Amino acid sequence: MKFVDQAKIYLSSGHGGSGCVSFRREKYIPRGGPDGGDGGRGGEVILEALSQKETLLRFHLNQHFKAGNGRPGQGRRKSGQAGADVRLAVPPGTVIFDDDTGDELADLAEPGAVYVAAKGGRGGLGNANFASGGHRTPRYAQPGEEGQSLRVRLELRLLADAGLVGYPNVGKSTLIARVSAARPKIADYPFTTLVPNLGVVAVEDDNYDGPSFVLADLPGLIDGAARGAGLGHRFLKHLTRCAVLVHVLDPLRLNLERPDQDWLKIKKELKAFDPALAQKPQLIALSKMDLAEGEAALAALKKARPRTKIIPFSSVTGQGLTALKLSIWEYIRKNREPAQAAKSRPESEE
Ligand SMILES: Nc1nc2c(ncn2[C@@H]2O[C@H](COP(=O)(O)OP(=O)(O)OP(=O)(O)O)[C@@H](O)[C@H]2O)c(=O)[nH]1
Ligand SMILES: [Mg+2]
Repeated sequence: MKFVDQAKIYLSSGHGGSGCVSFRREKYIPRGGPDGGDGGRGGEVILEALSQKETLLRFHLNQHFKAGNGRPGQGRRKSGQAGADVRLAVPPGTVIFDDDTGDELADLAEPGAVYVAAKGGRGGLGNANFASGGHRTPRYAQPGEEGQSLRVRLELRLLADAGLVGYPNVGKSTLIARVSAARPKIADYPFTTLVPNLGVVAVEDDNYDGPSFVLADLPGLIDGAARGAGLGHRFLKHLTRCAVLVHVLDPLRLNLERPDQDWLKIKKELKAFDPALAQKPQLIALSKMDLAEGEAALAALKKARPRTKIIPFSSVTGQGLTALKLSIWEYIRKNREPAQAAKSRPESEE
């Protein structure tokens, strides 16, 4: 399926129905009072996060959505029917922005979260509401309130706990394929991965009842990615929810004189895209340790960054994968705890 992670859509809610002007007319009841009913409310446009949705593809096919108008009120105090609502399903992780002001309106991170993007207009009051001692024959009713129209931008930010970043061809997709059920394309050329892949990783090998986390494999980054070079920056927004970033370095690319060069450059790109990304905990994972170049690269890297945690691994032999998963999990666990503590706090009584 095509991976679509942004869309612009136009939403209008329904107008409220107008209130009715009517007077009771029955045999033997002269001069019946006002009995005009209220107009129905306009329908609203509601966005709802549903787990079955994975992309924003449907919004590339259709951009205009309008809820129904409320029906006018009728005699005998009969209220008009409410306009039909429009419910739009989006993937969990979708952030909604007002496209005119750029303001963030809602973040539908949790499945089931809903946001009323366009409120329906209120129905007008019928003349039955306006009878009073001094004025028994009100010949007016309220018009219905107008609906709202707005343009919103939807941006999907994947719900990943950890993200793999690095230059193309360093082995990111091979790694996610080895530690999860994800099956991205792997090949010996740059820019094999064109869209992000998600995989669920069991921290303890093959124990999916134990702790697990969601890992994202992103397209490779190159210099200038934050300014739009290559494919990279289009997808960097998917790192915003990650608790930890994993820099994958490749011994075949490593300059033994400046072993941390790739890492520093990628860090710079992340920072240029969004300073908050650069603040996230980051791990260095040195791939392809089954190759002859592995040990020398590791030694040089350790010497250059004595205080940085470096985890060597090979997706071919499986060496280092458990250590890598555990290190990633350490950060995620720490990050999840405050959120869970907040959730389990007893509700305050009101
Ligand atoms: N020897 C060895 N080769 C590996 C290892 N991991 C990946 N490779 C090879 O490296 C090449 C690139 O692997 P990918 O996983 O596609 O790299 P990527 O980082 O996802 O690349 P992009 O999607 O282009 O960013 C492939 O030929 C893989 O077979 C490893 O642990 N050992
Ligand atoms: Mg890849």
